[in-house]
This record gives sequence, structure tokens and C-alpha cells, in this order.
Amino acid sequence: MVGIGIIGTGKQGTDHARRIASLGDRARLVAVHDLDRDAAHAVAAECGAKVSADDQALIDDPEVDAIIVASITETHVPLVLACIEAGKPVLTEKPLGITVPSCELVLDAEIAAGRLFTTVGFMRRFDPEYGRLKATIEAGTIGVPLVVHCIHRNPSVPSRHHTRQTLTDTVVHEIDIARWLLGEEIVSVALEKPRHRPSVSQQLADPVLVRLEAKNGARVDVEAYANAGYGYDVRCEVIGDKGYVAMGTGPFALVTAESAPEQGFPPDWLTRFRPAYDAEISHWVEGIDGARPSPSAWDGYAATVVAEALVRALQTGHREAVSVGPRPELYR
Ligand code: ISE
Repeated sequence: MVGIGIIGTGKQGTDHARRIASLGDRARLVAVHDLDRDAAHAVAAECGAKVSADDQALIDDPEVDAIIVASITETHVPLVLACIEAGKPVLTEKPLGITVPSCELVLDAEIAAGRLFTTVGFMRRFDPEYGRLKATIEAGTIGVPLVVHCIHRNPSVPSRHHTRQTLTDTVVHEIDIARWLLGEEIVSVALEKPRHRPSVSQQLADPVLVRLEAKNGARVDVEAYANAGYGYDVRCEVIGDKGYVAMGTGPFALVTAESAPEQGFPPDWLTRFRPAYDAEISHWVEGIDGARPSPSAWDGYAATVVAEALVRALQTGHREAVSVGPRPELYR
């Protein structure tokens, strides 16, 4: 049985804690830590775990075999590095890091250790519907994929949210999905902002329209809408030269904040992607003794390279080139 420790017991970490606690004899939640001690104690009491004094104590705990990092984004890289240093597998929530140099520290640490420790929580790869898109593309049924259309809408975000976060925290999912569906790296990015509306802060372009160019010439567009109001809504359509495959799109629709709950829109991503998170955690727990982590630190790094180029495009207003560079041997 694998002993798991969780750092960060906010919404996401608590969800993972309950999931681990439901895995029966495959895994056991040993310890949790959060700067919010009350939150940590509440989750520990609910799931039969202990509360560690701090992050390092949790990572060093001999009963903890593997760690889930679900704390705020800025802490991901330092905590992942501490897990690698301790020689323990780690599943970190996305993004791996906000900046490319921080992600490179993780690659360097794994390369120096000569093995992979890090799984990045791009849970959409485990979602049954995204899985069907990928299987259909791989079967050749829609021919050569030409364009991927994506929609990513959240009901609302806190007023401090800014466009950069939409790119590095939200669009990063589509960046990963595009790389995964197309099996290609992204080589350039651009974005457009619609007119501003007074109900959102000046620092937020919402929605933001993103365009990605894949190395093989396929194109990806993403509408990322942080304050869509009506619900959580994620869609993806891939059009090829023989047909299209789509998820989340339907026939004629009229959706408003009033009608959305009855029309079945989930309130948030934890609800929409529950099966994906379940599969992600099971897959991680089962692979802890030897399977190659996937999505790996390389996938986390590559997604951040693209997100960082989008942040540049936000500043310059121009299309920006992306250079992911050659994949190190360890990640091939
Ligand atoms: C949010 O930042 C997340 O972390 C979720 O994974 C994502 O699904 C959501 O739409 C994002 O805004």
C-alpha cells in the first residue's frame, strides 16, 4: 500500500485527499500540510491522516512514499525539487511552474538524478471524452487534423484575477491538450482581446482569444473566458480533411446564467473532470513503483514555454515564436 502525503488542502487538495481515502487497500493518506492549519486539521480528521509540521517534514516522513502538491502555483517548483531531492515520486497540480527557468530547474534535477519523479496534473488527458477525441484522431477516421477549436469557460474568478493568469493557469490546459492530441510541439502563438467591459477589472481581458501554430502546420484556437457567468464549460472540436470529432458541442443552444443549471452545466472543473481526476490518481498510484510518469516534467515545461510566449504576445501585441528545444534523452 502506497503512503501518500498532500501539501495544500484547499479545494483541489481536499478533493484529492477524499479520492485517496477512497482507494481502499491501494493507497493510504498518511499526512497533509497547509499553511491554513484549520483546513489541514479538518481534512486530516475526515480522512484519518496526520498533520505534518511543515512541507519538509511531510516530504521526509518515512511513512510518506509519494507526494501530491496542490498548494498555490508559486510553490509547485520548490516543492517538486524537494521531493526529487528526497527521492520520492510527486504529482504536482498544473502548471509545473509559471516561468520557463523554474521548470528547467525540475528538468535539471531529474536529469542529474537519472530518473523521472514528477507527474504533472494535466488531468484532461485522463478524461474519457478527450480520450475518445485522441483515439479517433489516431485511428485516422477524420483524416489529417487541420484545426482544433477549443472553448474554456469558467463561471467566475476572483476580482484580483488577471489576463496573465488566464494564460498560465487556464489556457495551459489547452496547450497541453493540443500538444497531446496533435502529437506536435507548438511553434508560435498570438492572441486577441475583445472590447473591455466595465464589470471586470482593467487588468483582465475577458474572454481572451488565443491562437497556436503546431509544428506540422495545424492550428489551434482557444476562447478562454474567466467570467462567463453561466457555468463551467469546456469544449473541443478537431476538424480534419475527412470529418470532425467534437466534445461538449451540441445542437442549437441558448444558455444563460438562469437556464444553465437545468441544462446540465457543471458548476466547476472538479465536477466536470471528476472521472478524469479519478483516473489520473489511480494511474499515478498504480505506476508509483516504476512506470514512467505521464504527463511528465517535460510536458509541464513545454506547456509553460508556450504559456510564457503568450504572456509575451499579450505585452507586444504580436505573434510570438515558441522554442521548446530538443527533448532530453531522459524524456524520450
Ligand atoms: C483553473 O485555473 C484550474 O486550475 C482548473 O484546472 C481549470 O479547469 C480551470 O478552468 C482553471 O480556470
